[in-house]
Amino acid sequence: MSLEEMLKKKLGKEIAAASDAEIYTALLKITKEKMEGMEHNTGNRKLYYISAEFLIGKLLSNNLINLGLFDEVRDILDKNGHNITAVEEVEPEPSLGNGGLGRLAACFLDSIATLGLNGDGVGLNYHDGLFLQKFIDNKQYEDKNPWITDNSWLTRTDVSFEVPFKDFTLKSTMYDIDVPGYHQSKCNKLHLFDIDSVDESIIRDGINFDKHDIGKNLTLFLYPDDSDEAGQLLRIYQQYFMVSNAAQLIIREAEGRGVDLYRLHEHVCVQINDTHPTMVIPELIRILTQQKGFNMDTAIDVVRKTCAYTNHTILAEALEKWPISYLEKVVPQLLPIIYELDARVRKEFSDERVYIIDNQNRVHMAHIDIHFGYAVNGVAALHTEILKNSELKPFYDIYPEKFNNKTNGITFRRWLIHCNHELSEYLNELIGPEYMDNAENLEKLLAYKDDEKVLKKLREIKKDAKIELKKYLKQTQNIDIDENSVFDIQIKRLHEYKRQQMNALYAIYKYKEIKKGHLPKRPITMIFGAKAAPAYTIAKDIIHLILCLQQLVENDPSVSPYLNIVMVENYNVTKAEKLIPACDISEQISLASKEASGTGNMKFMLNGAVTLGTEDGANVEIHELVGDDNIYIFGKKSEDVIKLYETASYRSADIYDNDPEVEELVDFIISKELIRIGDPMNLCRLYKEIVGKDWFMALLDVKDYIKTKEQMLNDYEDEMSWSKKALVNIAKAGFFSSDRTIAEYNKDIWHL
Ligand code: DL6
Repeated sequence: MSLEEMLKKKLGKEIAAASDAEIYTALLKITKEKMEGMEHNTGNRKLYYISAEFLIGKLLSNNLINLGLFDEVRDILDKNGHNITAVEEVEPEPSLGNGGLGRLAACFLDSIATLGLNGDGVGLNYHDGLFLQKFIDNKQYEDKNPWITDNSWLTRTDVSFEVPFKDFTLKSTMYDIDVPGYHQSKCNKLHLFDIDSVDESIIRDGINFDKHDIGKNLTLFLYPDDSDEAGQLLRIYQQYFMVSNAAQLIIREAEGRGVDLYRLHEHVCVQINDTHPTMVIPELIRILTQQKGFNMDTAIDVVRKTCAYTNHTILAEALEKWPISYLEKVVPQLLPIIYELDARVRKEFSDERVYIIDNQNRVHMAHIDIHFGYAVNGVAALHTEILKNSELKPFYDIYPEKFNNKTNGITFRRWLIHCNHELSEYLNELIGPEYMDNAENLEKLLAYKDDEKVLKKLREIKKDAKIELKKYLKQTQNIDIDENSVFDIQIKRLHEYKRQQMNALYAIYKYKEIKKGHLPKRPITMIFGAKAAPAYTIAKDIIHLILCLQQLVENDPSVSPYLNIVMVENYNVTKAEKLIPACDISEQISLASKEASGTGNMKFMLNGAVTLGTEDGANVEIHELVGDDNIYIFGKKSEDVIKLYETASYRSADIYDNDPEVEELVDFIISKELIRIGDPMNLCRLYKEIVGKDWFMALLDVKDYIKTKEQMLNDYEDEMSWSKKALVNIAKAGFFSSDRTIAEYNKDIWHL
């Protein structure tokens, strides 16, 4: 039966007579059936990629692309008076991640399947995911974000495990999402565990709920507020539920394959994505010793050869340390194992910095991973060097052979073919489709770097994407933007180290310049998109500042023709897919040494934006690839920043007091213009934070940042030379394909 006939049959009516919602559901069912009929990848060793987040985004188009059906479906819909983009709009975005870490996990699943490797994801099925962000009175409010509908990509399986907690046991249900590779005949799975008793009706006033009622709240939210003890306990419940299910699944599948558990490591590999799944190590040891007759030495040895750990941050507060007393309340069965692991470490090493349990009775999760796993990797070259030479140096001194770098990557299926169809079609025309299978082929584009026709076409494609974004923002937020302006975009989690506050200081600078009559050559559209963690006060104050600036500029007719500030509400994968193709200037301005890698930087580059960035994370590698002429680098280097922290010698107040230009910008936060619009409490708190602390050193780099951005805006006016920069960025992006990253993981760590 042809695809068109199948669609008609599923709909029970003519395609032309069906609604977009009906077509979406019918396509979902057809695609799911196709994937259910595909075999799973096989291999001697199977990977379990355990992660608290899988930010998978909408799946319809991506699955159709990977199954090779996208063009056919688009044409059938066109022929019948429908548009695939409108059909895509119907799909709710699964809210299963927060930022780069979760999106990376999703890109990895795509690449693992595309390389035909035997590997599944394991995580949790959060019903309301990360919160839905709303702006009210220029402030962020959090609401629940339900995404599971009757017809979704989830398939309930009959796999179920008993998960023992101190005071009760919970029975799990495993849901699966199929993961097809690009043009592959086999599939992998994302397993999401859940409990049947979750009760969404306990959520009140936004995202509040009774944190103690674990039987009802366990899988409601990703990263529930942990500013109190109940919140932290809930996170431990979630983590243990995730890893206990993972461990039981691993053992059951291994036994099902006839694996001798004493050789588990030869057949199974567990990748621990950040520290959230760390308890899988003591849990596997517990199962092997208590249920499978292993002695402790052998169990530790087998588990050590099975588990590998990826570190995604050097921020101390993000490296989890759970108080023993909390673990005691939730999972006392793990404590004898954790004590045993700590005792072994203490016996072997005298340096207390590598102990598992510190002198405040806290368990350092990353330390378990490093001692009792066989590989530790950072996510960009600079990040891995910082881990080896400072953050994790005592461990690197002990286990140099375990440390390795795996620079992050992105799947080109979603971040080029799907989100920028026009660009990918043009690339096909110019250099042939080989880059889709091997991204390094994008370099063929360099042959056109002086070809005016090609450079003009790239500019036209960018303009079309800007027009698309303009329509989308008008429709969704009733915001007007000018496609002839420069689009300067910063989209990522809101965190002080990412320095959205420094970008806001630039907005203040530009506003003041325009007021003084120094008009830019071309209007500038500054776009922000970011969610702040609900309990992160200063991050929310920064959002407030940006929204107040947006209102100030919008209502000032002497400024608004030249500057537009836009904060996109509820930034997510769907919005990123619209924003990234339209971007001219990609803001990657974290304090050097603090951004482990970044992956947005790679997505922007692939879509022909030029980076404005510090020498941080993967920006360093982008710089090396594109060369000085095709990136704008500013700010202090990571060595200098690390020294400033070591010597505790940074004082933002000194800069503020001695530099009138900086003082003028910072003072504007509490100016009468802004206080009139905003909330004095939030603005004053932010002002004090920047003058009195500025932990991530925005004032250190702000002047260099402004100067470099001004240079960029100037250079943008030379259309051909700018377009050439865009071309070089696209051509050099091949290295950042997640297919390359996954091939490296497989070669160096997984050996699947
Ligand atoms: O590795 C994926 C992603 C990196 O690209 C980002 O640079 C990094 O911030 C992020 N890490 C996290 C973990 N916690 N924190 N902070 O989200 O991982």
